Amino acid sequence: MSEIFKNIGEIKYEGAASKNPLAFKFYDPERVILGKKMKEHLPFAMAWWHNLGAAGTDMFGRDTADKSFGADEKGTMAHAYKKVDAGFEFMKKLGIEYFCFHDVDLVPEAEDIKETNRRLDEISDYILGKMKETGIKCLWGTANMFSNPRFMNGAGSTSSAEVFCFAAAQIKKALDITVKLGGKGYVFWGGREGYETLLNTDMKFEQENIARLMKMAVTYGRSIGFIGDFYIEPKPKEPMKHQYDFDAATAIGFLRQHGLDKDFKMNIEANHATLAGHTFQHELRTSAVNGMLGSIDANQGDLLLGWDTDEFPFDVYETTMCMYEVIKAGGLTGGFNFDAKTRRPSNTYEDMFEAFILGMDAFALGLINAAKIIEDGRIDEFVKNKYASFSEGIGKKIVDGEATLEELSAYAESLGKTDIPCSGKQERLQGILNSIMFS
Ligand code: XUL
Ligand code: CO
Repeated sequence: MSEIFKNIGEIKYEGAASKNPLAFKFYDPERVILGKKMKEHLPFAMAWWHNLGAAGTDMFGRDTADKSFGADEKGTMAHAYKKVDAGFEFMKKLGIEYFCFHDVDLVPEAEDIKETNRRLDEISDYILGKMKETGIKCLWGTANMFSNPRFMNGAGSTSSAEVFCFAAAQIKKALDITVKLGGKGYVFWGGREGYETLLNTDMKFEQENIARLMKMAVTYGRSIGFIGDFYIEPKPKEPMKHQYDFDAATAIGFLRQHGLDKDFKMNIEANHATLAGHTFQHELRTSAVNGMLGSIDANQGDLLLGWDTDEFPFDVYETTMCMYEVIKAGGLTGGFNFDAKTRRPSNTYEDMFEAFILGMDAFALGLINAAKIIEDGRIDEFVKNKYASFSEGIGKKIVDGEATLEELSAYAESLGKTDIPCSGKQERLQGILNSIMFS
């Protein structure tokens, strides 16, 4: 098999002073932080769709990048094979240990679903061979239930029972392939599970049908030996005006309502968090406090734009607070999937590598900083002390569930008046963060 990225060798760690654009400055896979190697803290994954598929087409213009990888024609099985070759060479050279895929990222979709499924069987045999050869693993799989026009009214939330069956068929096959490839997780991103207007929508029925589909997926997945986590990847909008899995809190409520919370966790995407009007950290914390922080789609949005730009992460404040949450939560069951694409004018093979180097370095810096924050202890100590009044006296009674409203009312009356609580010290804490990050 001939090399695709010919002038690019293995990407190595060279340290912060390196000026080599094709080297890691901060991601040093073997470096031990808080007792674990960097590569263990940061199980990175390549998103098949962006890295091997997205070639720069947007609403106003066609491809700027060549992602044929040497195939004569795109959208053929020959091209699908080339994408596998390119993907594995790419991951190997960067030291990325995982990949994530949609069914139709792997093969061109045929008119007849039986042929699409046959193609999936064929390509997954080839992928399996590459996995054995390289040791690269599958993080998660998913079914694309948003691109094909049949899903215009949704997949689980569609108004057509026939379309619902096609959604089921795609999930079944995507689960088969995920299990065949030993995937750790299976993702539901409800791109079309939402609505444009309630004038034509039965919200309750649609949500119940989504739950029915998810339950069938869990039953089937467990029956074929899938032991990993199912994930919901919340996103508030785009492509739909309103999506049912708006944010982590909404998705967690939905899962609990339908008894799916034991099988599902969250796959939190940074850019989806900001679209929902939350910080990335908020979505991670919400998932973590509910015991549902599973995996991360590692990217970054542009706050000046109202859509999902899927940029490679480079904001180190964001990756720092992300890693702080991840470490505090005891790590992820999944990993860090770069659901990110190079900007349209960054159209060379070299740009693909430099984008991943940027993202991996940004997360390595985030990890280094988060460990320093935890080791420094001032921020954690502050938060702990802030609630000290609940560790004794009347506060302790409240926490222990031993107080009544009447008793608390009588206590307040016995005091007559109270002081305002202690300062939140936000500016001091932000200063501490800066002094830790830039020392
Ligand atoms: C879309 C998105 C998807 C999911 C998988 O915004 O993030 O690519 O990650 O379907
Ligand atoms: Co995503």
